[in-house]
Amino acid sequence: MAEYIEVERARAMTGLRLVLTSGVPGPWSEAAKGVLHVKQLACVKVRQELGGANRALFDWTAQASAPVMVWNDERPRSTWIDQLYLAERLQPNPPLVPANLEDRVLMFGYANEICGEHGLGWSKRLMIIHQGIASPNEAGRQLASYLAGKYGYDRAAAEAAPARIAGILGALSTRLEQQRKRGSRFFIGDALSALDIYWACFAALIDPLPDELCPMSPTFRRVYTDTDPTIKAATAPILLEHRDFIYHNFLELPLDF
Ligand SMILES: N[C@@H](CCC(=O)N[C@@H](CS)C(=O)NCC(=O)O)C(=O)O
Repeated sequence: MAEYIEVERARAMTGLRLVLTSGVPGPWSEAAKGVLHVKQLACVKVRQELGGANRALFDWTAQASAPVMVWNDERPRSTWIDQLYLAERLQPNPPLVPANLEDRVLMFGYANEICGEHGLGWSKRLMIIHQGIASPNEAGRQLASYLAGKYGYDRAAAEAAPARIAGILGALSTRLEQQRKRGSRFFIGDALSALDIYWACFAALIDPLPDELCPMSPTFRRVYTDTDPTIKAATAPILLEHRDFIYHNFLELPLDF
């Protein structure tokens, strides 16, 4: 089990601190860990509590979600794109942002479809909230209504989410097919980029890695695993092959959260 320190202690420290949701493989959190892992940047892990008030975190970073990356006394970075640029600055090698402008535009466009507002992670969360609100389990309902207030739930957006996710999966698999024809194993150009890491980590929201590699609670495994037929149909095998390739060659296994 990963070791976490509390926010109050982390705030008094210098160096690189990474606030993470403890106990679940949150896709944004896992992606931030993946970026640091590839760059061999050491950090102290700091606990955020899923669904908690996280007051000390709010006081420090002006928001209460995870992940947050904090370097010395610089402003806390609480979005994936700021976190990526901080990591690039602290350790430029290997670069995870392509040098070529066209490649960069492509990478950030696709990455936003995965990590940004109304992207894959966001849309799947709306679906989880939608199911959770109707849950027979009181704790499940409470967490869902907390997340609903925090992350812009509305019924119409939740109902549109499967088609939105399927569109994103379709674009990602088309991209991988094109790259395979060119002889590349990666989404962009011929090298690993942050996009490969984002996809590998957010794929957990469709089909989590098996328990021996990703030891999740049965409840979270059920909530993460896709059962929607539109999304299922769009989850081409090449997408999961790519997730496995990236995890086995570049990321930490088993996951430790
Ligand atoms: N702000 C991040 C996204 C972070 C995020 O949405 N985190 C959620 C993951 S579900 C979270 O911390 N949820 C737990 C909570 O709110 O208690 C970004 O834009 O990159």
